[in-house]
Amino acid sequence: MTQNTIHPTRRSILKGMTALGVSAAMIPAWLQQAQAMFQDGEIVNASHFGAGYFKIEGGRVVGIRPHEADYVANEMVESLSSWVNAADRVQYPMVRKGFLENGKDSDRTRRGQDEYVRVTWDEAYDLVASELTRVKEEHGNSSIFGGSYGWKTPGLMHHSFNNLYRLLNLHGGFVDDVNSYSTGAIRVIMPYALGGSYSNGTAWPKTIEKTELIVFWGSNPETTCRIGWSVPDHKGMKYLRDFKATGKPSIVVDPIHNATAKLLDSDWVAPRQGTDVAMMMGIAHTLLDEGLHDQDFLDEYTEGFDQFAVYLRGEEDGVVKSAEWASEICGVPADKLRDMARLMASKRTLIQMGWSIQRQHHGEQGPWMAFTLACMLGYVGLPGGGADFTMHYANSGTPKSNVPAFPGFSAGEGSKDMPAPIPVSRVPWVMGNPGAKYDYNGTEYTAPDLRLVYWAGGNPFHHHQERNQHLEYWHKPETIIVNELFWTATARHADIVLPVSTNLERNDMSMFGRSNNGLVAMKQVIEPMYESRTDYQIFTEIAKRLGYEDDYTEGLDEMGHLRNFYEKGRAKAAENGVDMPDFDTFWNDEPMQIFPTSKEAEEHVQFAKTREDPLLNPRGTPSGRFEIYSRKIADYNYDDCPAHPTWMEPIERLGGAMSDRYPLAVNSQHPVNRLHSQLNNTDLRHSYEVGGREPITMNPVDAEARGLKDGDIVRVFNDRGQVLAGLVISEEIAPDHVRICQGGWYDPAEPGVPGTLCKHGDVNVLMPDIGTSKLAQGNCGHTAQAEVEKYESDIPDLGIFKPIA
Ligand SMILES: Nc1nc2c(c(=O)[nH]1)N[C@H]1C(S)=C(S)[C@@H](COP(=O)(O)OP(=O)(O)OC[C@H]3O[C@@H](n4cnc5c(=O)[nH]c(N)nc54)[C@H](O)[C@@H]3O)O[C@H]1N2
Ligand SMILES: Nc1nc2c(c(=O)[nH]1)N[C@H]1C(S)=C(S)[C@@H](COP(=O)(O)OP(=O)(O)OC[C@H]3O[C@@H](n4cnc5c(=O)[nH]c(N)nc54)[C@H](O)[C@@H]3O)O[C@H]1N2
Ligand SMILES: [Mo]
Repeated sequence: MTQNTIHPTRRSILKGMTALGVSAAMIPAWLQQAQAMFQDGEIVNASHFGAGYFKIEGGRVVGIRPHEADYVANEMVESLSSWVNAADRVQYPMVRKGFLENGKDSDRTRRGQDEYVRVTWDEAYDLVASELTRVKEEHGNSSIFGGSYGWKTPGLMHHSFNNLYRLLNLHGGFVDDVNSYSTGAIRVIMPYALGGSYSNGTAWPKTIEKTELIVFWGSNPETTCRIGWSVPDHKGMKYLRDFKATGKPSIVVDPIHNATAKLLDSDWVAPRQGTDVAMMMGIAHTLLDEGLHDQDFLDEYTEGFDQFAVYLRGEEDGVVKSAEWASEICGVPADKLRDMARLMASKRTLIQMGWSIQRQHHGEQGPWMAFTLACMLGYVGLPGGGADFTMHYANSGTPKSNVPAFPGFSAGEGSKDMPAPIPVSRVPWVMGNPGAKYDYNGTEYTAPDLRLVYWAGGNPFHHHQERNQHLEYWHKPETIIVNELFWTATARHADIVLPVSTNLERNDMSMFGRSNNGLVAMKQVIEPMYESRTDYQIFTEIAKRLGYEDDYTEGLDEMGHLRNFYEKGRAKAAENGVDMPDFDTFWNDEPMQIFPTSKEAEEHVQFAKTREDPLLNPRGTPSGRFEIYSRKIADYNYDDCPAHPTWMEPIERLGGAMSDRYPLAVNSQHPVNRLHSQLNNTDLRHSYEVGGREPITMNPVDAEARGLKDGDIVRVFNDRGQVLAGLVISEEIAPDHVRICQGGWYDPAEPGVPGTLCKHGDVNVLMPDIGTSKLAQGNCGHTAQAEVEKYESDIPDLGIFKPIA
């Protein structure tokens, strides 16, 4: 009954696999059935879950077969037929009743409660155009927020935020956001340490060849590589299997015995959530204490290890960061920490770090400390060693092709007069606090006064933390417009909701594979359902009313743009020695193009050049070396982000603050069978939900202490809110932790009322709305304590996943 038991293992596709150099694997039963079902008259389309052949009958999608170019396909791609046909598609343009009647003077606390009124498309376009004009005239463009963060469907053409940005740029500008929910802290801190980006890690084939030990630290690629930002070929998952085949050892450090640990049969080490920095300190201290650290590497390539060593030895604060000290905090026995230190020093070790640890209070410290540990081990810049921060993400580590990314729909020129973009996890706070000051990465900013919010391609009522607080901030802007496929919680809290066609109802194309490994056509499979239109059509009509239609479309329609992108991309491919067919041949006959990879890309080793010659290839830091101590950060004088990796108590944690009142750490792992909130409204839901609720996983010890049984509907609560969830009892989670995956749809018992019970299990009701620190202001979606009890009242019916007519 746990989420992971339905995780597919070693699924690959026979057809065409030999050609791709993959050994034939067993065809899973679900795929055999799909293949037996249909072969002819299929149309190629693709998504975040993979490419596939779509079968239509009577104008409806009736089946999907994963593409043979997919190395390790999964069932999410198949669920698109249930997705496109979901009962809760937005069918018509809809306007919140209070907004239709009173416009900017409406009672905004009624968002989430008011009924919606169907309007014609013409009325909807006129209303949006007049609101954009009104806000611009009354308050200026700096009152229009268009950041629109989220995981919109892939595609070069129907790139929903570029479609939106182009309109808003033509309109005179808008306030954007910066950074991401994914990499909020790591993206800001690591350039200080590395003098460059943390991404562009070593190619998987080199790692497999040379590594002697991989430590997956808060990392679960077997789950998180199931999707892609563009269309995945799942090659990273193949490499994970190749690594397993070598029989080399791995350790998984995670409070959950995750899917990767299961696949690789790894040594499972479970620290208390939120204590990894202390755990790493204990290992680092052991290395120093036992002389196992690589002093030569530290001398030659790093800056500031001496200051850090003072901290490790406790020479200033009197606290020795020994294995015993660390063990008290992280709960892993001191002997185990010492064993890990000795093992890691004796083998060429790759610390492969996921991103959960930096989505926590003081989340800057985890990746900086992991890199410091890697420097102490001395393998940085060697294949199979060092630290990697991306392999777990969407099949990174797949060697790059020779072809640069194709151009896509352009956002156009931004206005230079706009306020600075808002660090994305601070957006709701900024909405609620116009004029307030905030720090970000060394500079102080003032929150703009946002009056109009436009979202196309994201779901803030899933992705943001502290839902009840969020709801109050959301009352502040006068006008909220959302383009959506479904009645998500965000759509249900908007004033104007415009129905968008899915990628099955429009023509597009996308890069294929993590590293431009191909190009795949995304051909229209069915007619647009109901009155839905593409974001492009919607913004074209709005642009027409505002007088920018020609600039918006450049006189091209959907296919005209696609042809244009293709021909430009094809010319670049040719410059790089890759011949591609003309557009019509691609579109009609060869909709999947696979690009070659160079030997150089296969052999890429991160930081190898610096290691070979640090003088010729210095880092982009002030010292030219990897910085374990950063003078720049010291100069910011932030009380929550010191100048070298430091263990700092988070606002709450297991064994620390709040754990006496709320003894369970809440883990919000990314879900196996969803992409955040996407696909929660499909039939796949029935494979993991419990009593119609989002599952909560708990260790048997904790269930017994609370008198709970498998399948119980429970109430999960803390000072920030309360949700219902369906109990799964499992030893795959360490005691004192519970997991509710991120992305379960928010379903308030009393819509619009802060503090109300979420009937379904949105974990972000429980998580705090704070920045990681003044430096990065990343989100803290993995920092929270809560308590769980049996829900004794009548179980309420769900309000979500249903049409709003
Ligand atoms: N507690 C906690 N919170 C988290 C996280 C966590 O680990 N813990 N993770 C965070 C992370 S890393 C991320 S990236 C975010 C993800 O947050 P989001 O990206 O906002 O989440 P999605 O569910 O992917 O939402 C995408 C929305 O876009 C809509 N959409 C898809 N295609 C189109 C299109 O073509 N046009 C339009 N107009 N809409 C479209 C979908 O229907 C869906 O509602 O969540 C963050 N929140
Ligand atoms: N199937 C699927 N794949 C996805 C996504 C999805 O929604 N579904 N989302 C995609 C996106 S946008 C992103 S950003 C990435 C996210 O990638 P990550 O941020 O790496 O993914 P998470 O699942 O949040 O966390 C990885 C692991 O860290 C563990 N963990 C949590 N807290 C701690 C801790 O305090 N210490 C330790 N040691 N471990 C901890 C979790 O239990 C989990 O197993 O995934 C991407 N891939
Ligand atoms: Mo993400």
